[in-house]
Amino acid sequence: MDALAINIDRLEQRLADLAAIGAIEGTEGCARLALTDEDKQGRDLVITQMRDLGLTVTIDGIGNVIATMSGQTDGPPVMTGSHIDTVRTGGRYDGNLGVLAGLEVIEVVKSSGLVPKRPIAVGFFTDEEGARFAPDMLGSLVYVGGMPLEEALEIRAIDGATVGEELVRIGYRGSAPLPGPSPHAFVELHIEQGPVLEAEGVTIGAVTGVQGISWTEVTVTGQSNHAGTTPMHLRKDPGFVAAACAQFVRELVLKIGPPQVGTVGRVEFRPNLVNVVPASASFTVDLRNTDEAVLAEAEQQFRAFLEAAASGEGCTAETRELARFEPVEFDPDVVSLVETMAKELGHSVMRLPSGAGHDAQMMARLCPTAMVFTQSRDGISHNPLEYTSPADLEAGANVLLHTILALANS
Ligand code: HGY
Ligand code: MN
Ligand code: MN
Repeated sequence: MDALAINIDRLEQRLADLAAIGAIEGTEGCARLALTDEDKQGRDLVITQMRDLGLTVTIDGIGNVIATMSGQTDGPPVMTGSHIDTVRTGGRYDGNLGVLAGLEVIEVVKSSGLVPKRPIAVGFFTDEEGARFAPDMLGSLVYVGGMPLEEALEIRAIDGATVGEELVRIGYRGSAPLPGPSPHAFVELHIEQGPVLEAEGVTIGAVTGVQGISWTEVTVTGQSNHAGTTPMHLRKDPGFVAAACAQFVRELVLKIGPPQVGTVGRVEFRPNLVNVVPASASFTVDLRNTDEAVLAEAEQQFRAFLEAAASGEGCTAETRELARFEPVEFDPDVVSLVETMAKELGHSVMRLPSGAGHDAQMMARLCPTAMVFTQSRDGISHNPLEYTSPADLEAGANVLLHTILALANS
């Protein structure tokens, strides 16, 4: 194993500099929802770093940014990357680590004077989180041709703006062609965002794939009424239906058992006042499983419950699919390569599927793809308390470095 190693101080400094944009007061976390001013500032910072490294930077029609270091040949690059948009209560490592470690990998290779056989690229994809504009992994989905650009530009945010409008507003409606060019291979470094590696006392995850994801927005409509004068038997209370659905989702996923998970993450009553039986209630249901058939069955059971609960309360219910991605298996050879590199670097390593969605699950449609996981303290993520130790960051970035080099020189 040649002596190349990443510079952890430089990587930590870049993570801190990026986290300072949209910093959440009093925490280590940051808020940079996709295509907001904070996202723009984060993009501007990372692109400056890419250009300072002399990389060729392209921006495509959905705002994906890719920076490439040339190799001895001109063929498709070995690519790494992730996302720099965050949820509203984000940590500083989710997505950001994969992008900045990719930049660090290129800086180490460039300053070593090594010229890899293949070009090496690092990118960040637009709106990976899907928290403002659904679905999640939107930029990488468009990159791989999973959604036409025109359709993506029309998507409306939870705050009303469209993707197209916001891209133009922040100056990131680029001209590079979509779908994007297929890399030779894609490897993403990401924090696990769950408790497994820490519980097992293992440093590196060689990620085998990503579980299936189902996001549904439900709107239940009833009859707004006076909270004091309306007898219970005359009510058409969508708030009650929403609460019953949240209870059902928990009971359903417990009945199915692991790895099935279910979350009601966003709830909005209208008019949302203490003395008014709501006119309507909208909420989201996030269901995930590594098994597609079980996930589809869970969706079916939820829909049946919703229909019965709504009609039983004299309400109507509408559903809108926000995201639906089947489980993805990563390339076995690249997964094995991650495992081998981790061992050669002296790190404990285990195979595991990803509970979270990632851009890598989209890139797997184009080229051999895998991911490298590092530990998340207490398994916490999508929370400013998110933390990964410098030693784990360094281990993950070095495994990424040597995996990328092995692929670039194969
Ligand atoms: O929702 C997810 O799994 C990812 O964080 N977008
Ligand atoms: Mn992420
Ligand atoms: Mn995330």
